[in-house]
Amino acid sequence: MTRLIVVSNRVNPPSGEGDESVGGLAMALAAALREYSGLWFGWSGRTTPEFTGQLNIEKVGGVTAATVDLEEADLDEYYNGYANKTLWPLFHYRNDLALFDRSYGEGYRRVNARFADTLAPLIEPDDLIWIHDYHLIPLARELRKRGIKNRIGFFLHIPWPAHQVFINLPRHRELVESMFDYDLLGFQTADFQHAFEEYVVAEASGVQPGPGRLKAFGQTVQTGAFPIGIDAEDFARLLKNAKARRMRDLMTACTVFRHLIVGVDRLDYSKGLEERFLGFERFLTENPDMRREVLMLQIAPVSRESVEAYQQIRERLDSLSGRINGAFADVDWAPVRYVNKNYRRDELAGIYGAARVGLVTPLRDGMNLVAKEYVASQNPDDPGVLILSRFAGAARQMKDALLINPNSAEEVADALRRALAMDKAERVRRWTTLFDTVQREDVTAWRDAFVQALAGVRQARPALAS
Ligand code: GDG
Repeated sequence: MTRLIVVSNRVNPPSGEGDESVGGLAMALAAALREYSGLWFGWSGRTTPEFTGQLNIEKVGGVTAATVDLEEADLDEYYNGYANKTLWPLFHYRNDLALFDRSYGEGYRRVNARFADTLAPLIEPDDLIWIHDYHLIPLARELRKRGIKNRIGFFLHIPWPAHQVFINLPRHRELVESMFDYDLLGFQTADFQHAFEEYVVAEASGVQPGPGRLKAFGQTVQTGAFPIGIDAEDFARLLKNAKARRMRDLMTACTVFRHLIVGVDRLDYSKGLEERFLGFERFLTENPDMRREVLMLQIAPVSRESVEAYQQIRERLDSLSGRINGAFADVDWAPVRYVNKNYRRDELAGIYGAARVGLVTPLRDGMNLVAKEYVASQNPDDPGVLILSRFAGAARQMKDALLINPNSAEEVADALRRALAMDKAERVRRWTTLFDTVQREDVTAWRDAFVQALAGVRQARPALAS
């Protein structure tokens, strides 16, 4: 039987049923691995003074996890450096924050080569290999150099930027050339897929022999859009558990006579948190009659704290939330509740369920799962309203949300007003179509579509000479 090997930077399988600490994606990958009796390979999350390639193999919740420790310099250059200071900002259109440093590029190549050295001996001839995200773009090339001929697919969780943005990356052509060692390249949306194809046609004389086929650098790859979803079934289960119900009741109790507006995001500059706060401030300014009727809860667990741009955005948000509360709060009410804590998934489900508005306003986002989680958590008889940035990949599928430009405080304020005034019939109508999409195009559908497309790639390619 074909085995599936999943490779991602971090490996975090859930420890079993009822483990609500890991995200939906980890749950879905773990389920796929159990089905295909596969292997999950990546970084252990630990450092070692000197890289040895020693594998830690564990069976966690029915999934075999094979991890490797990395050196401190690997983390600085590959993870914090090239992945999070170069590719992440650039792919999210923040060229102003992107740092280009030769040592980052070298660290990135070195870690991908180290992953390939460690993984290659574990691969059997019929295995399907599925590599995830921007940390590991050149991994197929490194595996091919080591004689691996298996079908290898890549899925990019973040946006693929427009041609003129992407070419800000030094050695952009080399990175794209390495992607032609994959058999299948998956993007979140057709827009990102087309942006990639456009680059290849313009910069590498690529040709498109048929739909979803792209030829350049002497190789042909298949490309496709595979919008990721949430584990809708698991979310329905979560909503019924005691922790979720308790949290929902608690939030309802703290917002008596008020509407809760909720945002949940990693504290990241791509998520448009400052713009969201400014939009909310404008709403309060323009609607004095509605001021005491709302409470905005923003959950934003800190992430990538060692990267300076993340420290800066944290400071700006601290000050902005303080400013808004200072200007509008009263003895018994403050408009913004801004929390940097991490919550369990079931608690989050309860919070979403109590919120009349889900405010999801990233400036750029590959997909955005929070938008889908919010919809999945609503009471069908009295659902809330989703306000969604048109720059999230999710906007392509979720057209019945109130779609807005997150850079415009006016649009955010107007959408809040509209959402809060929306009658129940319209809320139910919009939510019904959104929920249908969230359920149908869920994480299992995503995973199966990708794995089937990969398994169906016409033939494995010859290995490269090293
Ligand atoms: C990348 C792409 C793409 C948030 N706070 C807590 C918590 N979360 C969970 C949410 C959600 C997940 O984190 C965030 O997913 P997003 O999709 O919104 O964003 P990224 O982390 O940037 O993910 C994105 C995604 O990959 C998948 O392809 O959609 O575009 O950027 O599930 O619920 N989870 C818990 N506690 C928290 O406090 N447990």
